Amino acid sequence: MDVPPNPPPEPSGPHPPAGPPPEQPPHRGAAFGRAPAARAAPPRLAGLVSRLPAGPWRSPLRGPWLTSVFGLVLLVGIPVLFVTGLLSYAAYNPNLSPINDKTPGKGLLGFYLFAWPTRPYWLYRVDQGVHVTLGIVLVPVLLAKLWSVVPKLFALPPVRSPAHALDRLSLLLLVGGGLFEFVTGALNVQLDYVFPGSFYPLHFYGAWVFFGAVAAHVALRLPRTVRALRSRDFRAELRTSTSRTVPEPADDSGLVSTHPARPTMSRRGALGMVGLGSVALFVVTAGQSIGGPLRRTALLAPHGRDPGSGPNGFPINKTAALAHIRAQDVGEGWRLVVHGDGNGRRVSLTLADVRALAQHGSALPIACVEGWSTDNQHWEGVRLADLAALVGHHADPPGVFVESAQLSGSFRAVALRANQVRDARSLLALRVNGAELSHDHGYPARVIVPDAPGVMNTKWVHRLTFGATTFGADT
Ligand SMILES: Nc1nc2c(c(=O)[nH]1)N[C@H]1C(S)=C(S)[C@@H](COP(=O)(O)O)O[C@H]1N2
Ligand SMILES: [Mo]
Repeated sequence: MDVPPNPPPEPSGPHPPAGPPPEQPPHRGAAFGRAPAARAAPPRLAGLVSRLPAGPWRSPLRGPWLTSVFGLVLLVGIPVLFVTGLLSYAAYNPNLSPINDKTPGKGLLGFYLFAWPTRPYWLYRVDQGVHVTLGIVLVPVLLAKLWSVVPKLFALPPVRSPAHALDRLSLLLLVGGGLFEFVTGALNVQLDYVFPGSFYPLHFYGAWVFFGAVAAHVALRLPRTVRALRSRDFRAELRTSTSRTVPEPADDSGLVSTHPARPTMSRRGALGMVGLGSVALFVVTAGQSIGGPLRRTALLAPHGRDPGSGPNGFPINKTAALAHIRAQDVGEGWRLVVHGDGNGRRVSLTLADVRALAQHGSALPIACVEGWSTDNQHWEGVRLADLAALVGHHADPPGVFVESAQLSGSFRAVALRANQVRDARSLLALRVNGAELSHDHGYPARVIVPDAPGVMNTKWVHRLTFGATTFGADT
């Protein structure tokens, strides 16, 4: 073999650009100037190598460019999921009591928590709608990204060096964390809190692990991703048909097949398929958060796609029957018991008594943690601040512990912060949209608070304890 006058450019992989045609496997021995005996072998060796199993990952579409396109979408989407999720957690929680705070030992990771405001009243609705809708819409992209890197996940040998071991570990956290977050989130939405009490810590800690792995992954791969994105023209790719689709140039990324099969789909087709999947999921999901007539399009919505009509015609999370509300709990014998806690004051009111208190209105949505929400409903009832005054908390009322006539279940009680009690729009509602509350919407009385997760709008309320210290520190 001739020695070139200048050293050749560094080969970028098993198929250097000026090297042998791809059908011929690289002739390694020659490059190192082996003995003549070794040189005699190549033709047979070549035959042998080409008959080696081609491996399971033969799609000609796999390569750094395609992986980077999916990666870029996730790079934009995942931080939005992370931030909306953390905000949602701040809204639900925390620092209230063991009742709402499902992650008592959150410690360091809770550094950012703050008293969620009551305005703008739609903030939680938008935040959680974006979180759930985006999470669902990104599922096809996540799966496509995993598909595109699957040869690397099963690469052998599994560990080549300590640095490689670290890289593999971060990939494990990345892939495992990603699947975990998407699966727990989707299950919680679809199966109605399948992890009673444990979903929040699981999803919360999982989010930190996943996001940490994403950050490390981005830091390690960003330069390569930028290079890969620049290596092909996106628009030209969208004009390339299946028959003109060729593999990306071989490189050391481990993504490009060394024995690519014939293309059965163009990159345009692959991107289109994933994009259509996301659009389809958006179409059957978003209506549950946008509301109005679009609610009927929310085929994936677990609740109230068709909640009926009339004043109480909006979605119901848990019906009175599911909550085991008995007629006698909310009938003639129903009493609203209001405690002043530390001050020993206590009043017991009949429904007529509650109706006789000053009635106020407020237009507020119900926005569930599951992502669905309602348009503004017009609620009427007694201000929580007025009820606090009944038991001696006149100026600056404290937080309140709310209990339902429901005997068991995660949402039978809730702790509300002082800022929620003080907001003039926070009511113990008796009526909605001009009619009495229906049995399923919490008759005879329910809480409605601006900018709060639906779980805080306790139905079938029968006891309020203002300034309760037994459930934790008030803020
Ligand atoms: N007592 C009680 N109140 C409850 C619940 C419950 O299960 N029990 N579910 C909560 C949840 S999760 C939501 S989203 C809202 C839904 O209110 P709606 O069914 O009137 O739409 O009620 C909340 N109030
Ligand atoms: Mo909810």
